[in-house]
Amino acid sequence: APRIFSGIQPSGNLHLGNYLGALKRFVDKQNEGTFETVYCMVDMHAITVWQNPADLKHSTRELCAGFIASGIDPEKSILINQSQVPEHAQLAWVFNCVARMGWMGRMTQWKDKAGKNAEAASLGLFAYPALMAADILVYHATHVPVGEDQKQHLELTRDIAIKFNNDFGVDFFPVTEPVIEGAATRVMSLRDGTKKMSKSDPSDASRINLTDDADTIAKKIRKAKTDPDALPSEAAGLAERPDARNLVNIYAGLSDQTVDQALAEVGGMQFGAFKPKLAELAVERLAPISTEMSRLMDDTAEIDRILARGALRAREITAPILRQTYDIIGMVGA
Ligand code: AQP
Repeated sequence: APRIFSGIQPSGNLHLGNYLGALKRFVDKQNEGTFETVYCMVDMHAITVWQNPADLKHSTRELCAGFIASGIDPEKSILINQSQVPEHAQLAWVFNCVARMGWMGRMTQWKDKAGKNAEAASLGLFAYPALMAADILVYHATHVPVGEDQKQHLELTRDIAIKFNNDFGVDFFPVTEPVIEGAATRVMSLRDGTKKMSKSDPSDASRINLTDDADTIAKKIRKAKTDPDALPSEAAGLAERPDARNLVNIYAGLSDQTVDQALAEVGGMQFGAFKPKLAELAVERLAPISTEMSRLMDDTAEIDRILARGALRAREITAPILRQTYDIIGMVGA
């Protein structure tokens, strides 16, 4: 079967953007049955910026709980923590030697995160996309469901696969397809519809966390930034209204509709009426996830067992692919 790989960083504050842009779609792909699915907590990506060690362990387990509470079945999908499958890092080194500095320097996420003080950023933050390419290609994954923000990194993954194949005259690594689909591939901040909803936004009111309780979710939606106009009846009417568009996208994403379908239902409504409706839907969809996450977190030993078993299953795939890679590039003993 064609294989899917995707991951999320355990850097705290798992949010509605991660849910609609990633988790929910991971579950759909798992249940579709067309693909073998591998999902990963990418702890080695998280440490490209300093993480408190105790918090990292907590966030990794909580993210695992989030995957399972959202509907990832560790029997159907391979569910892993990146550092427990060492072939990711081993292949990343090979890709560090394939990728070019110039490619990395052009990544917008690098430019955003390193900011003006690139000299002080970690080498890992710069090399991040090579590790991401290794995460994907060490499974020979062909499809990667992600949010819109990851598109550029996936193009780089394709460039690395193509260059490796050319450099060594092989047809070994697949050229991966990004899967960016649905109404909410780019969920924006509730405080600013032009900014991505993000884990690292200092304002907690900017995002809905998967750990928020029903009251908090409702309150954040009530306070979300909007404009004074009623909702239009077609998606085109949202073009110049980023905050309104964001809330409609969220509504469509949570109710499994296209934006036009959602607007056929809610077009013409004022925000005074639409916001409570959206809050009700969000609570209905997210509160069970939050409840299940905290139940799972009561038994972290079980989470650790799931991750250990996932790593064993993963290595049955990754160890042979790494060995073949080493053989192709001329390493003795492979
Ligand atoms: N706002 C979003 N809308 C839709 N999808 C999103 N994703 C992230 N934010 C949004 C998708 O979630 C997956 C995992 O993301 P990640 O945690 O690995 O990376 P990230 O992009 O660094 O997440 P954040 O929240 O944006 O973290 P910070 O604040 O640290 O930059 C990916 O598929 C991503 O597309």
